[in-house]
Amino acid sequence: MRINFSAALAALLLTLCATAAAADEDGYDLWLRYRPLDRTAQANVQSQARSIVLPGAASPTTQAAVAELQRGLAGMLGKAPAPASRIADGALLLATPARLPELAAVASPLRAELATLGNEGYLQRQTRVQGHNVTLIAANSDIGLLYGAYAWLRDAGTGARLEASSAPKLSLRLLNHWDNLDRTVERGYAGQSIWDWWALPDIKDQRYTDYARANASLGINGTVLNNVNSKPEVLTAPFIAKAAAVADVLRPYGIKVYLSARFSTPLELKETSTADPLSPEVRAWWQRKADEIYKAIPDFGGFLVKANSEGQPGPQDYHRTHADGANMLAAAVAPHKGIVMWRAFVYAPKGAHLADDRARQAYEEFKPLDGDFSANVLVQVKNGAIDFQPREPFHPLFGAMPKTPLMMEFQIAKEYLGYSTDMAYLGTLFEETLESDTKTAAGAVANTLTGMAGVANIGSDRNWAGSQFDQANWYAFGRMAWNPQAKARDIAAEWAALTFGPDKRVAPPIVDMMMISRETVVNYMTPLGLHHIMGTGHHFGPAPWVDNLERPDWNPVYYHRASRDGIGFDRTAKGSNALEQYAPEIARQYADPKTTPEQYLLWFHHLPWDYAMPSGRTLWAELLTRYDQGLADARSLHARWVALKPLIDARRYTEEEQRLTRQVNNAILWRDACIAYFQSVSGLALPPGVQAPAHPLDYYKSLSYPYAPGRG
Ligand code: GCW
Repeated sequence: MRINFSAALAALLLTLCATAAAADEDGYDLWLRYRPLDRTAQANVQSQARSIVLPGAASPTTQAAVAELQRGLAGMLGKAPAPASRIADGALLLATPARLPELAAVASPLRAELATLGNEGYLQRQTRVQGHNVTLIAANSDIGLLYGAYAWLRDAGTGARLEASSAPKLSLRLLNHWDNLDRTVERGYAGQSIWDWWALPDIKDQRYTDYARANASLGINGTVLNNVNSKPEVLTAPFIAKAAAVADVLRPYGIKVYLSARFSTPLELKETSTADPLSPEVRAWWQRKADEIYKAIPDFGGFLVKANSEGQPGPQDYHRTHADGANMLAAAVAPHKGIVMWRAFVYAPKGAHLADDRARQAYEEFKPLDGDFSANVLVQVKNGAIDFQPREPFHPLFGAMPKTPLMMEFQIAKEYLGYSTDMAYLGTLFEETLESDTKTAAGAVANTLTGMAGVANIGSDRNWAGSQFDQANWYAFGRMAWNPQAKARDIAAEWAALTFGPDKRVAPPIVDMMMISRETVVNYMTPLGLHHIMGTGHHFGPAPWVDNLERPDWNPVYYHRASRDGIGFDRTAKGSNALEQYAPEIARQYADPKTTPEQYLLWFHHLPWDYAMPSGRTLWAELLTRYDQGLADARSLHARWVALKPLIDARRYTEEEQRLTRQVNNAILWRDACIAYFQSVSGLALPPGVQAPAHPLDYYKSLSYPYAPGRG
């Protein structure tokens, strides 16, 4: 028998390659996996990086950039070039005007372009330098070079064309950790806090460096280490030393450390007799405290504050305003160039007169203060007026405080969207909110944004985010904080290629799944503008029937207002008139249910069950259709994933398959419980073809989840 050795060898190699491509991954590497490229891509990348050249002395930041390039090239090509000191053909050259004076020379064609890129931007160019053909990554600062290096690696990994140049559109791009000092995480679904406060400052986990790399690769430049429901201890000397140790690790990556401050800290530490922001004793205390922090962390970013909200102390306890409180802290950090991010997430304190619509309160408290805040205060506003719902119209404060810099706060952790079990790609949620301005002449959102904050979904789970697909939400947040006009689909495509490889049979179908995933969740949880009908406290699962909580505005019935006559919250002039807080064009459009986008219908209107929808169905029938659609799409997500099984490593495949199966069950639960409940209220029959819920309403009411995760 003759053996065709070359054919056998080829077959063997093919099998090996297929096995290698499908090798199990645990997700720790995030989107920085740097797996081997195919031959053509390798040749292309190699030709751009025969050597890595950095003129001038290395800094911790350029060291990080060069190390990342070497790591990436070693992974993608099998071997990394050593750093070289001489510019030669094929060099990957990292240069700032200070490092390569010819970039600063009047004759340099890049001089003008560099001048537009600010401190953090970068450009990439195939060009000639000192007589050699090079790939140039140029920036005005070392941090720009680091961002440029990550962008170049991203392009190399996805086969994208080099971006000519890029600079962040927002200056503050921050993660907010809701991490407690005992390592629990409020609304955290990815294990314990990554900050091991007990072991710090002596023990600095390698994870902190990998966290810095991942965030720098997206351009995130700040992180608030602790929960906005803060404790006084975080501002004591031992914790300042711990925060300083984290800051030391993050600094080379351009990431500043911030802390959430509890307003009554000096009083609770028994170092003052009051926390009144106008008391000289209190002001002096905060000034000393700021000085102490800056001694340990010279580039400390500043404070994030949740005040007079959900039981947190604040200036109103002393009959002072939010501006009085924020400005007092701002004065303490101003000499050090620090900032204060003061949150607008407030609603009436217990016992106080309740506004007739919780959605109105932040605007009512903050709008009159426009112009009263110090220059280094930003007001941080959640994307919507209620609370990180699967869908909310944008917060009316955007566009309403022209004299105050506003930061938009998104929640990357999916407190209300199925935790880290259900797939819900938030890129589409971010995009929908951020592009709101194109829909109004008042230019509501983008024009007022100066920063973006994302409540982190990061924990100590091996895969960081609780699930592989939740990594995409961290990724999308970072990319959109850099460029709020970026498109959710483009970002998903980038992430999918980096995370699962550029194979055209894999990444595009994954992107399609991601793009429908959040709408799927909206449909099976809160279609047509419904909101806040989740289980009490943990916010898992349906509980539209809850009506007995201590505050009316904690009850789902307060929000959906369903009764025999109809469903929805009337926020028009006939109702709470929350609409008057929006720009006139929007208020007019949304005042009429016929011109209100269907997705916000029941957010703004209370309508009869037989209201005629554009589909020709009654509102009742439309609601049922949406619940069915949500369930059908959840099933489709699962089926699409199963079809990808041969192309995805077994470990990540199985992890997600299990989650998608559970998501189908969650969708059934939501659909059936909501239909059972709304039917009990409307008294209407289910139209033919609509399947009755599997159980009677009382069954759903009896379910409880005392150990659901995520409580602080
Ligand atoms: O969404 C709610 C959460 C609280 C959170 C609060 C806030 C940190 O349920 O857990 O507290 O918002 O944003 O302050």
